[in-house]
Amino acid sequence: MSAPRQRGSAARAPRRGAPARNGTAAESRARQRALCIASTPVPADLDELRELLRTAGVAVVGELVQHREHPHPNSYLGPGKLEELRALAASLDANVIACDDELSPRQERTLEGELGIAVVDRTAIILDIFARHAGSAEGKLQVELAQLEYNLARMRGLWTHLERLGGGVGTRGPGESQIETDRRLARDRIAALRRRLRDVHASRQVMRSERERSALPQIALAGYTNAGKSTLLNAMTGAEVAVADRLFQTLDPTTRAFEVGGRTYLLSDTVGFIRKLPHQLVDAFAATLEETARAALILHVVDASAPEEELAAMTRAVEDVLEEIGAGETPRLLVLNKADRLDELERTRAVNGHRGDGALLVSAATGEGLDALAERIDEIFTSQRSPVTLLLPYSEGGRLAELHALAGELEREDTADGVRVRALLGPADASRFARFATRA
Ligand SMILES: Nc1nc2c(ncn2[C@@H]2O[C@H](COP(=O)(O)OP(=O)(O)OP(=O)(O)O)[C@@H](O)[C@H]2O)c(=O)[nH]1
Ligand SMILES: [Mg+2]
Repeated sequence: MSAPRQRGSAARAPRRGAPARNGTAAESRARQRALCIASTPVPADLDELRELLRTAGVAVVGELVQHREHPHPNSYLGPGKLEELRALAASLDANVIACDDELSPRQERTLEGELGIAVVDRTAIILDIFARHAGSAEGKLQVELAQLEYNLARMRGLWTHLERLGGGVGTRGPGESQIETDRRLARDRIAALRRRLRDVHASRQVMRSERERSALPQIALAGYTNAGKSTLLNAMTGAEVAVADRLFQTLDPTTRAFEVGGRTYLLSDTVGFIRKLPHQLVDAFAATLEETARAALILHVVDASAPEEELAAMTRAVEDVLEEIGAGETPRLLVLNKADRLDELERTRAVNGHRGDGALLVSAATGEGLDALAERIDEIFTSQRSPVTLLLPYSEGGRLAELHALAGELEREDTADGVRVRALLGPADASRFARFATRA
């Protein structure tokens, strides 16, 4: 390895506070200029990598694809293609190579050694975006954990990273090599991060059990990044989660309530998914993703305006992650969003293509189809409800409000012993209220 390199710095935007002196030309010179590479047996589509780089603030100057069954084990591209890459990088004046796959440490080292310029892989770029977008304390801890785990496998730039944390000079044990020290520091920090995340998680659990006591049905939004999940949450609940046309805008979960037919439901928005989502992130965001895994219903939001093949690949990627986080069996409702971007023919196609799934076509932006969506959700839960008759003593007045939120309209009658109520309740709520059950 040559001089210590700073991990992830290649996917960093032009430094703020250092404005270009000579306008845009100087600014574009100052930017990182990436050349995208991929090795694939099928026709390559590097649009998503370009989008990731755009989100990370990196300019793309070109791409080079090698068609081969498997990437070269040592250098990702074969020797001939590597020569071609060297020439192309020079002619385009690229200063970073961005690879569409996660590189093995060896591939990354070889490429950098051969080309003499920085190489970043898809995982590092995604981690970098997460690091920029992390807002909450928990989000920041989760991202740092994922980055450290990624770095640990590579032992790059760890020194720089840990120096900031005060683990630098003087911590080296006698006779230990630098790399062992780095590893030890990284492991210590990883253990500390995991501990802190466990604490944050514990306090979140307290909040959650509050919510579960209220027993309102929990629904989670899930979907590919940029599908419009946050826009949909805002449109349905009046929340004000930030929305942007960039990848991984949302990292922190938000839960808000909405009402249909007088009944209240909770809707949660969380981090979006992507193809080849770094496993370090799935790991680190386990607590956040638990919101999704615990929901009674998942609204799988897709961007129906994406080309058909891409849409299928994105849908599969989301299903895979849901499976991985233990939500494989949770009931789903497919929501085809961005209907406003479709013409008549495309609308018919979208609906017909998913007729079997009972998918709904909506536009979170214009509000089209959102009433129908809310009603469908209500139907799904109502189909599991059955009528119960309860006698609530007057001392249990608070329960009436709770029943109201759960069941909407109540048939009630004041009697000498309390309020007699007839309501439709799901099985879990019915058993919670079982001690008040009375004959109809
Ligand atoms: N035309 C149109 N654009 C939409 C619609 N819904 C969302 N968008 C746009 O799509 C982009 C992404 O929306 P978000 O709501 O941030 O998407 P998200 O799924 O939360 O994305 P992440 O948080 O990054 O995972 C934004 O530019 C939205 O304005 C829609 O129904 N129609
Ligand atoms: Mg979002």
